[in-house]
Amino acid sequence: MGAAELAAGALGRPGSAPVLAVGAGFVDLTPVWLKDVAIRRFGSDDKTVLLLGLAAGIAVIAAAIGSLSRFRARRGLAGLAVLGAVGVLAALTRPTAEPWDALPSVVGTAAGMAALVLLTRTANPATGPDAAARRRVLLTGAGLTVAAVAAGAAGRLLARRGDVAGVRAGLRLPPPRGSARPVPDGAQVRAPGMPSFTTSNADFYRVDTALTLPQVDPRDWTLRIHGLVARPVELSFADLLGLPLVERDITLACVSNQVGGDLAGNARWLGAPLAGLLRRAGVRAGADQILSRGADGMTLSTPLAAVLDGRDALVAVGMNGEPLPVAHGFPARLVVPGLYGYVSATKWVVDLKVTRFATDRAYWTRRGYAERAPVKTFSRIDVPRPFARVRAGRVVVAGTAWAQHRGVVAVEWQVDDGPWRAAQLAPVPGPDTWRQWAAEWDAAPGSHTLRVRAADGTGRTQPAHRAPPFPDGATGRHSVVVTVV
Ligand SMILES: Nc1nc2c(c(=O)[nH]1)N[C@H]1C(S)=C(S)[C@@H](COP(=O)(O)O)O[C@H]1N2
Ligand SMILES: [Mo]
Repeated sequence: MGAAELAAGALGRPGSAPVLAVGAGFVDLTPVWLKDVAIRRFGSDDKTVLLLGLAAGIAVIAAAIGSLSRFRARRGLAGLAVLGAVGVLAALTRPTAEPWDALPSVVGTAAGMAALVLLTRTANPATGPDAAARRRVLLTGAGLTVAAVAAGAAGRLLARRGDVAGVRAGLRLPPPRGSARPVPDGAQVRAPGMPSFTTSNADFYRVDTALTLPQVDPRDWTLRIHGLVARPVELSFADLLGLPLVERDITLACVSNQVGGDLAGNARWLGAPLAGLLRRAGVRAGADQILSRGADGMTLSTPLAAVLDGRDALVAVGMNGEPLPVAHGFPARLVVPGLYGYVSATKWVVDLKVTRFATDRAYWTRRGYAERAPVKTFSRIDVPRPFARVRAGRVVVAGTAWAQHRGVVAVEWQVDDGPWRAAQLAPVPGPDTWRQWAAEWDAAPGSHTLRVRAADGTGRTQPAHRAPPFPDGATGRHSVVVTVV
C-alpha cells in the first residue's frame, strides 16, 4: 500500500491509489438505503468511516494472505495478485480514469510480492527455523514496515504538489455588478443555540462522493456548454470572471436531509447568471435537461425550465466573500435556488450538456432518485434542543424553515396535541433563503412535545406524513420532547 501511494503521488493522481480507488468504487456500488444510513449516522464523517473500514478489511485480508504463505508462498502471491487486480479494476473504472491509473496498484502488488518473498525466505532458511531466523524475520518485518510508512508518507507529500489551496488563496474575485439585497436586520433570531442565518464556509455541510477532493486549477479550468445548442460555448476562468457577476443569498439543501436534520446551509454566492450563458449558446427546441459534470466525474441533471424561469441560477465562483472552498467546488459550481443539491448544485463543474431527460440520465437519477426534485417545505425546532430540561415559565421556542424559491409565509407550532399557534417570522432578503422563526411559550412543568409546521408561498402547509429521503426528499413534521422543571 505504501509503494502504491508513492506511485500515485509520483503520477500526480492521488485518487488512483488502490485504497481510494476501491473506496470510490464502493461508494458507487453502495445501495441508496445504505448510503442514507451512512449519511444519517456519520454525516460528513462518512468518508472517514468508509476508509477506516476499508483499512480494517485490508488488514484482515493481509493477515489471511500472510498465514496462507507460511508453508506455501505461492498461495500468498496468488492472494496478492487478486488484491492487486481489484485495485487495478477499481482504478480503471473510475469515471475520470486514465490508463496509467492502473500503475499504482501494479507497483503496490509487485512491492507486496517482493516483501512476501523476502519475509518467507528469511523465515524458512535452508537450515530450518531457529532463534536466529526468528530474529531476522522480526528485523526484516520492521524494516519493511518503516519502508512502507516512509513510501506512503512520501506519496502523500508528492500528491500535495497538485493542491490548489495556494492558487485559491492568491485569487482575487471581482466585485459583483449586482449586489445582493442586504440581509435585513432581525433575520437572525437572537436565542442561544440558534444557527447563524448565514452559514460560514467552515460550518457549511458537505455532501459529495469524492474521497479525494478534486484539485482544479482555475488556469486550466474551462466550462463547455454544448449539446442541443446553436453555438457551443467554451469559457475560461478569466472569461467567467469577466462576465457581469451577481451576488445572491441562497439556501442549499440536500435530498438526504431527514426531518429535523441539518444538511442545509445558507450562503452569499457570487456568480454568473446561468440563464445568460445558455441564451448565449442558444438552446434548441426539444431540450429539457442540463446534464452537468464535475471534474470528479459526477453528473447531475437539472430541469432546463427551472434554470430559465427567471430564478437566480448561478455558475458560482464565490461563497461568503471568498473564492469557493475546495470542498465546495473550487473554482466553480452551480447553484440553483429551489432544487435539491443532487439535481442542481454541481461542484467543480466543467461541462454543461443541453439535452433531454429521454436521452441522458445522471448519477443519482440512474439510481432511482427523482428527475424533478424541488426542495420540499421544511421546518425545524432548533431551540430548545431535544430532551432539554427547561425552567417553567417563559421559554423561547425557535427554529429554521425553508421552501426555497416559493418562500416560507407561515410557521405554526404546537405543544402536545394543543392548538396550532402562529410563530413570529424573521425577515428575509427573498424567497430563496431559509427563514428563522420564534415563539414564546409559557411552559408548565412536565414532559412536553413541541411540534412545528410551515406553509410556503403557494399556500400549502407541510404535510404530516412521514416519508424517507428516497426518492425525492423527506416529509414529516419535526418534534422535540423537552422536560419542564
Ligand atoms: N461534483 C459533485 N457535485 C455535487 C455532488 C457531488 O457528489 N459531486 N453532490 C451534490 C449534492 S448531493 C449536494 S446536496 C450538494 C452539496 O453541496 P455542498 O457540499 O457544497 O454543501 O452538492 C452537489 N454537488
Ligand atoms: Mo445531496
